[in-house]
Amino acid sequence: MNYEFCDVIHIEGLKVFAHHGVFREEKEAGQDFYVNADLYTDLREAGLTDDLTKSTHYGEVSLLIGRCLTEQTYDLIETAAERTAEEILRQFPRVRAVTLELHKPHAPIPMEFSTVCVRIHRGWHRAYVALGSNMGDSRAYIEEALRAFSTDPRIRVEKVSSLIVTKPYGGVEQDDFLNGVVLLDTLYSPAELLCKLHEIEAAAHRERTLRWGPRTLDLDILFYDKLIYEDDNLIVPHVDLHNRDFVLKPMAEIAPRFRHPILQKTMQQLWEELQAREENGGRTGEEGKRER
Ligand code: A4P
Ligand code: MG
Repeated sequence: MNYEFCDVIHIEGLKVFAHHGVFREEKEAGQDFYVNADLYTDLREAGLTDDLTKSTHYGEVSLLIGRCLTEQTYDLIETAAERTAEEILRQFPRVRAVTLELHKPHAPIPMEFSTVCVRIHRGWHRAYVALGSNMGDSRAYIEEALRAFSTDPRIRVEKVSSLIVTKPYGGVEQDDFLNGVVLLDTLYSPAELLCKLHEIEAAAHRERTLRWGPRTLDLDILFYDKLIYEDDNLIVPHVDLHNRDFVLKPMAEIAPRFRHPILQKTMQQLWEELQAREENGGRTGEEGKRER
Protein backbone atom coordinates (compact mmCIF):
# COMPACT_ATOMS: atom_id res chain seq x y z
CA MET A 1 0.00 0.00 0.00
CA ASN A 2 1.16 3.50 -0.78
CA TYR A 3 2.34 5.48 2.23
CA GLU A 4 -0.23 8.22 1.64
CA PHE A 5 -3.12 5.76 1.98
CA CYS A 6 -2.36 4.62 5.51
CA ASP A 7 -4.95 6.97 7.02
CA VAL A 8 -8.29 5.44 7.88
CA ILE A 9 -11.85 6.55 8.45
CA HIS A 10 -13.38 3.89 10.66
CA ILE A 11 -17.11 3.19 10.96
CA GLU A 12 -18.13 0.70 13.61
CA GLY A 13 -21.34 -1.12 14.46
CA LEU A 14 -23.50 0.46 11.75
CA LYS A 15 -26.88 -1.25 12.16
CA VAL A 16 -28.88 -2.13 9.05
CA PHE A 17 -32.10 -4.14 9.04
CA ALA A 18 -32.05 -6.34 5.93
CA HIS A 19 -33.19 -9.65 4.49
CA HIS A 20 -30.08 -11.62 3.47
CA GLY A 21 -29.88 -15.35 4.00
CA VAL A 22 -30.21 -18.70 2.34
CA PHE A 23 -33.44 -19.61 4.20
CA ARG A 24 -36.87 -18.38 3.17
CA GLU A 25 -37.69 -17.33 6.77
CA GLU A 26 -34.63 -15.04 6.78
CA LYS A 27 -35.69 -13.41 3.52
CA GLU A 28 -39.25 -12.87 4.84
CA ALA A 29 -38.62 -11.76 8.41
CA GLY A 30 -35.32 -9.92 8.01
CA GLN A 31 -32.84 -9.27 10.82
CA ASP A 32 -30.25 -6.78 12.05
CA PHE A 33 -26.85 -6.74 10.37
CA TYR A 34 -23.90 -4.71 11.64
CA VAL A 35 -21.14 -3.21 9.52
CA ASN A 36 -17.61 -2.16 10.40
CA ALA A 37 -15.67 -0.38 7.69
CA ASP A 38 -12.12 0.93 7.35
CA LEU A 39 -11.83 3.43 4.51
CA TYR A 40 -8.16 3.81 3.46
CA THR A 41 -7.53 7.32 2.22
CA ASP A 42 -5.25 10.31 2.58
CA LEU A 43 -6.51 12.60 5.36
CA ARG A 44 -3.54 14.97 5.47
CA GLU A 45 -5.00 17.77 3.35
CA ALA A 46 -8.38 17.66 5.12
CA GLY A 47 -6.56 17.69 8.46
CA LEU A 48 -4.59 20.80 7.49
CA THR A 49 -7.43 22.73 5.85
CA ASP A 50 -10.49 21.72 7.91
CA ASP A 51 -12.30 21.29 4.59
CA LEU A 52 -14.77 18.42 4.17
CA THR A 53 -14.42 18.46 0.39
CA LYS A 54 -10.84 17.22 0.90
CA SER A 55 -12.08 14.17 2.76
CA THR A 56 -14.80 11.52 2.51
CA HIS A 57 -18.11 12.15 4.23
CA TYR A 58 -18.61 9.21 6.60
CA GLY A 59 -22.34 10.00 6.85
CA GLU A 60 -22.74 9.59 3.10
CA VAL A 61 -20.70 6.37 3.13
CA SER A 62 -22.94 5.04 5.91
CA LEU A 63 -26.08 5.88 3.93
CA LEU A 64 -24.61 4.14 0.88
CA ILE A 65 -23.88 1.03 2.96
CA GLY A 66 -27.49 1.10 4.16
CA ARG A 67 -28.79 1.37 0.59
CA CYS A 68 -26.52 -1.41 -0.70
CA LEU A 69 -27.73 -3.77 2.00
CA THR A 70 -31.43 -2.99 1.65
CA GLU A 71 -32.01 -2.39 -2.06
CA GLN A 72 -31.21 -5.99 -2.90
CA THR A 73 -31.42 -9.28 -1.08
CA TYR A 74 -28.65 -11.86 -1.26
CA ASP A 75 -28.31 -15.43 -0.07
CA LEU A 76 -24.77 -14.80 1.11
CA ILE A 77 -23.26 -12.13 3.29
CA GLU A 78 -20.16 -12.64 1.11
CA THR A 79 -22.08 -11.21 -1.86
CA ALA A 80 -23.65 -8.42 0.18
CA ALA A 81 -20.18 -7.41 1.43
CA GLU A 82 -18.59 -7.66 -2.05
CA ARG A 83 -21.23 -5.42 -3.66
CA THR A 84 -21.09 -2.92 -0.82
CA ALA A 85 -17.28 -2.65 -0.87
CA GLU A 86 -17.30 -2.15 -4.63
CA GLU A 87 -19.94 0.60 -4.46
CA ILE A 88 -17.94 2.46 -1.80
CA LEU A 89 -14.80 2.30 -3.97
CA ARG A 90 -16.65 3.41 -7.08
CA GLN A 91 -18.62 6.25 -5.52
CA PHE A 92 -15.98 7.76 -3.22
CA PRO A 93 -12.91 8.49 -5.35
CA ARG A 94 -10.71 9.40 -2.39
CA VAL A 95 -11.10 5.93 -0.90
CA ARG A 96 -8.31 3.73 -2.33
CA ALA A 97 -9.15 0.60 -0.37
CA VAL A 98 -11.73 -0.63 2.09
CA THR A 99 -11.86 -3.34 4.71
CA LEU A 100 -15.48 -4.24 5.24
CA GLU A 101 -16.86 -6.49 7.95
CA LEU A 102 -20.48 -7.61 7.71
CA HIS A 103 -21.84 -9.18 10.91
CA LYS A 104 -24.92 -11.34 11.19
CA PRO A 105 -25.34 -11.91 14.95
CA HIS A 106 -28.77 -13.55 14.56
CA ALA A 107 -27.67 -16.01 11.89
CA PRO A 108 -29.42 -19.39 12.06
CA ILE A 109 -26.76 -21.29 14.00
CA PRO A 110 -28.30 -23.75 16.53
CA MET A 111 -25.74 -22.96 19.23
CA GLU A 112 -24.89 -20.01 21.40
CA PHE A 113 -22.60 -17.55 19.63
CA SER A 114 -21.97 -13.83 19.75
CA THR A 115 -21.58 -13.01 16.06
CA VAL A 116 -20.63 -14.36 12.66
CA CYS A 117 -19.14 -12.14 9.99
CA VAL A 118 -17.21 -11.93 6.73
CA ARG A 119 -14.31 -9.52 6.45
CA ILE A 120 -13.04 -8.53 3.01
CA HIS A 121 -10.36 -6.14 1.82
CA ARG A 122 -10.81 -4.57 -1.62
CA GLY A 123 -9.14 -1.68 -3.39
CA TRP A 124 -8.04 0.06 -6.55
CA HIS A 125 -4.92 -1.24 -8.26
CA ARG A 126 -2.72 0.46 -10.83
CA ALA A 127 -2.02 -1.57 -13.96
CA TYR A 128 0.03 -0.62 -17.01
CA VAL A 129 -1.28 -2.33 -20.14
CA ALA A 130 0.52 -2.47 -23.51
CA LEU A 131 -1.54 -1.75 -26.62
CA GLY A 132 -0.51 -3.13 -30.01
CA SER A 133 -1.99 -3.71 -33.45
CA ASN A 134 -0.68 -4.34 -36.96
CA MET A 135 -3.74 -5.51 -38.89
CA GLY A 136 -6.71 -3.61 -40.31
CA ASP A 137 -7.48 -0.17 -38.91
CA SER A 138 -5.00 -0.33 -36.02
CA ARG A 139 -5.86 3.08 -34.60
CA ALA A 140 -9.58 2.22 -34.54
CA TYR A 141 -8.90 -1.11 -32.77
CA ILE A 142 -6.81 0.60 -30.11
CA GLU A 143 -9.35 3.40 -29.66
CA GLU A 144 -12.08 0.79 -29.31
CA ALA A 145 -10.03 -0.96 -26.60
CA LEU A 146 -9.63 2.36 -24.75
CA ARG A 147 -13.38 2.91 -25.01
CA ALA A 148 -14.01 -0.58 -23.61
CA PHE A 149 -11.75 0.26 -20.65
CA SER A 150 -13.38 3.58 -19.95
CA THR A 151 -16.92 2.19 -20.03
CA ASP A 152 -16.11 -0.63 -17.62
CA PRO A 153 -17.26 0.31 -14.10
CA ARG A 154 -14.30 -1.55 -12.60
CA ILE A 155 -11.74 0.43 -14.61
CA ARG A 156 -10.67 4.07 -14.71
CA VAL A 157 -8.36 5.17 -17.51
CA GLU A 158 -5.75 7.37 -15.84
CA LYS A 159 -3.18 8.05 -18.59
CA VAL A 160 -2.71 7.11 -22.24
CA SER A 161 0.63 7.45 -24.02
CA SER A 162 1.07 8.67 -27.58
CA LEU A 163 0.56 5.92 -30.15
CA ILE A 164 3.75 5.22 -32.10
CA VAL A 165 4.50 3.32 -35.31
CA THR A 166 7.13 0.62 -34.64
CA LYS A 167 9.07 -2.00 -36.61
CA PRO A 168 8.01 -5.59 -35.94
CA TYR A 169 9.95 -7.26 -33.17
CA GLY A 170 10.48 -11.00 -32.76
CA GLY A 171 11.68 -12.20 -36.13
CA VAL A 172 8.31 -12.61 -37.92
CA GLU A 173 8.04 -10.77 -41.29
CA GLN A 174 4.97 -8.58 -40.91
CA ASP A 175 3.61 -5.04 -41.18
CA ASP A 176 4.64 -2.24 -38.83
CA PHE A 177 2.78 -1.98 -35.51
CA LEU A 178 0.94 0.81 -33.81
CA ASN A 179 1.85 0.70 -30.10
CA GLY A 180 1.20 2.54 -26.87
CA VAL A 181 0.57 1.96 -23.18
CA VAL A 182 -2.27 2.87 -20.86
CA LEU A 183 -2.35 3.31 -17.09
CA LEU A 184 -5.52 1.91 -15.55
CA ASP A 185 -6.90 2.08 -12.05
CA THR A 186 -8.80 -1.14 -11.64
CA LEU A 187 -10.80 -3.17 -9.18
CA TYR A 188 -10.02 -6.37 -11.10
CA SER A 189 -7.57 -8.93 -9.78
CA PRO A 190 -4.68 -9.73 -12.17
CA ALA A 191 -6.44 -12.89 -13.45
CA GLU A 192 -9.72 -11.00 -13.93
CA LEU A 193 -7.92 -8.20 -15.77
CA LEU A 194 -6.28 -10.73 -18.12
CA CYS A 195 -9.76 -12.21 -18.84
CA LYS A 196 -11.05 -8.72 -19.56
CA LEU A 197 -8.15 -8.09 -21.97
CA HIS A 198 -8.89 -11.36 -23.76
CA GLU A 199 -12.57 -10.36 -24.07
CA ILE A 200 -11.60 -7.03 -25.63
CA GLU A 201 -9.13 -8.76 -27.99
CA ALA A 202 -11.84 -11.24 -29.01
CA ALA A 203 -14.23 -8.37 -29.77
CA ALA A 204 -11.54 -7.02 -32.13
CA HIS A 205 -11.64 -10.38 -33.95
CA ARG A 206 -8.18 -11.26 -32.65
CA GLU A 207 -7.19 -14.75 -33.77
CA ARG A 208 -4.38 -16.62 -32.06
CA THR A 209 -2.56 -18.30 -34.94
CA LEU A 210 1.14 -17.49 -35.09
CA ARG A 211 2.99 -16.58 -31.88
CA TRP A 212 4.43 -13.07 -32.21
CA GLY A 213 2.57 -12.87 -35.56
CA PRO A 214 0.21 -10.21 -36.94
CA ARG A 215 -2.78 -9.25 -34.84
CA THR A 216 -5.72 -6.83 -34.87
CA LEU A 217 -5.23 -6.13 -31.18
CA ASP A 218 -2.77 -7.26 -28.53
CA LEU A 219 -3.20 -6.26 -24.91
CA ASP A 220 -0.55 -7.32 -22.40
CA ILE A 221 -0.34 -6.60 -18.69
CA LEU A 222 3.03 -4.95 -18.12
CA PHE A 223 2.75 -4.18 -14.41
CA TYR A 224 0.10 -4.63 -11.73
CA ASP A 225 1.02 -2.45 -8.76
CA LYS A 226 4.48 -3.73 -7.77
CA LEU A 227 3.29 -7.32 -7.97
CA ILE A 228 5.72 -10.10 -8.91
CA TYR A 229 3.63 -13.09 -9.90
CA GLU A 230 3.72 -16.14 -12.12
CA ASP A 231 1.30 -18.93 -12.96
CA ASP A 232 0.48 -20.93 -16.10
CA ASN A 233 -1.53 -18.07 -17.66
CA LEU A 234 0.06 -14.92 -16.39
CA ILE A 235 3.50 -13.52 -15.67
CA VAL A 236 3.80 -10.05 -14.11
CA PRO A 237 5.79 -7.94 -14.76
CA HIS A 238 5.67 -8.92 -18.44
CA VAL A 239 8.81 -11.06 -18.96
CA ASP A 240 10.21 -9.29 -21.97
CA LEU A 241 9.19 -5.66 -21.61
CA HIS A 242 12.71 -4.42 -20.88
CA ASN A 243 13.81 -5.55 -24.37
CA ARG A 244 11.02 -3.79 -26.24
CA ASP A 245 11.34 -0.25 -27.52
CA PHE A 246 7.62 -0.20 -28.36
CA VAL A 247 6.87 -0.67 -24.64
CA LEU A 248 9.66 1.33 -23.03
CA LYS A 249 9.29 4.46 -25.15
CA PRO A 250 5.60 4.99 -24.24
CA MET A 251 6.27 3.91 -20.62
CA ALA A 252 9.07 6.48 -20.39
CA GLU A 253 6.59 9.06 -21.68
CA ILE A 254 3.82 8.47 -19.12
CA ALA A 255 5.74 6.96 -16.17
CA PRO A 256 9.46 7.81 -16.42
CA ARG A 257 10.05 7.30 -12.70
CA PHE A 258 8.07 4.08 -12.35
CA ARG A 259 10.54 1.43 -11.14
CA HIS A 260 10.52 -2.16 -12.39
CA PRO A 261 9.98 -4.24 -9.24
CA ILE A 262 12.49 -6.95 -10.26
CA LEU A 263 15.10 -5.04 -12.26
CA GLN A 264 14.90 -2.08 -9.86
CA LYS A 265 15.40 0.41 -12.69
CA THR A 266 13.08 3.19 -13.78
CA MET A 267 11.33 3.18 -17.15
CA GLN A 268 13.53 6.10 -18.22
CA GLN A 269 16.68 4.14 -17.32
CA LEU A 270 15.51 0.99 -19.10
CA TRP A 271 14.58 2.98 -22.19
CA GLU A 272 17.97 4.74 -22.25
CA GLU A 273 19.81 1.46 -21.75
CA LEU A 274 17.88 -0.20 -24.59
CA GLN A 275 18.63 2.69 -26.94
CA ALA A 276 22.32 2.42 -26.06
CA ARG A 277 22.25 -1.35 -26.76
CA GLU A 278 20.55 -0.73 -30.11
CA GLU A 279 23.13 1.89 -31.05
CA ASN A 280 25.85 -0.64 -30.27
CA GLY A 281 24.39 -2.97 -32.86
CA GLY A 282 22.26 -5.27 -30.71
CA ARG A 283 18.82 -5.75 -32.27
CA THR A 284 15.95 -6.43 -29.96
CA GLY A 285 13.75 -9.42 -30.58
CA GLU A 286 16.11 -12.31 -30.91
CA GLU A 287 17.87 -11.95 -27.58
CA GLY A 288 14.56 -11.08 -26.01
CA LYS A 289 12.83 -14.34 -26.93
CA ARG A 290 12.21 -16.47 -23.91
CA GLU A 291 10.15 -19.50 -23.15
CA ARG A 292 6.90 -18.85 -21.33
N1 A4P B 1 0.44 -14.17 -20.64
C1 A4P B 1 1.37 -14.38 -19.68
N2 A4P B 1 1.70 -13.22 -19.10
C2 A4P B 1 0.95 -12.25 -19.68
C3 A4P B 1 0.84 -10.85 -19.49
N3 A4P B 1 1.59 -10.20 -18.57
N4 A4P B 1 -0.06 -10.16 -20.26
C4 A4P B 1 -0.11 -15.26 -21.44
C5 A4P B 1 -0.82 -10.80 -21.18
N5 A4P B 1 -0.75 -12.15 -21.42
C6 A4P B 1 0.12 -12.86 -20.68
O1 A4P B 1 -0.35 -14.35 -25.36
C7 A4P B 1 -0.08 -15.69 -25.01
C8 A4P B 1 -0.44 -15.93 -23.55
O2 A4P B 1 0.44 -15.22 -22.73
C9 A4P B 1 -1.82 -15.43 -23.12
O3 A4P B 1 -2.86 -16.34 -23.36
C10 A4P B 1 -1.63 -15.21 -21.63
O4 A4P B 1 -2.20 -16.24 -20.86
P1 A4P B 1 -1.14 -14.04 -26.67
O5 A4P B 1 -1.47 -12.59 -26.64
O6 A4P B 1 -2.23 -15.00 -26.81
O7 A4P B 1 -0.08 -14.44 -27.80
P2 A4P B 1 1.01 -13.56 -28.44
O8 A4P B 1 0.70 -12.11 -28.20
O9 A4P B 1 1.20 -13.99 -29.87
O10 A4P B 1 2.29 -14.00 -27.68
P3 A4P B 1 3.08 -13.12 -26.73
O11 A4P B 1 4.28 -13.90 -26.25
O12 A4P B 1 2.17 -12.50 -25.72
O13 A4P B 1 3.59 -12.04 -27.72
P4 A4P B 1 3.76 -10.58 -27.31
O14 A4P B 1 4.75 -10.60 -26.23
O15 A4P B 1 2.45 -9.97 -27.08
O16 A4P B 1 4.43 -10.02 -28.62
N6 A4P B 1 6.49 -5.85 -32.50
C11 A4P B 1 6.12 -4.58 -32.35
N7 A4P B 1 6.84 -3.58 -32.89
N8 A4P B 1 5.02 -4.26 -31.60
C12 A4P B 1 4.25 -5.23 -30.98
O17 A4P B 1 3.26 -4.90 -30.32
N9 A4P B 1 3.98 -7.58 -30.51
C13 A4P B 1 4.36 -8.85 -30.60
C14 A4P B 1 3.67 -9.86 -29.80
C15 A4P B 1 5.49 -9.24 -31.45
N10 A4P B 1 6.18 -8.11 -32.07
C16 A4P B 1 5.79 -6.86 -31.91
C17 A4P B 1 4.64 -6.58 -31.12
MG1 MG C 1 0.05 -10.82 -26.04
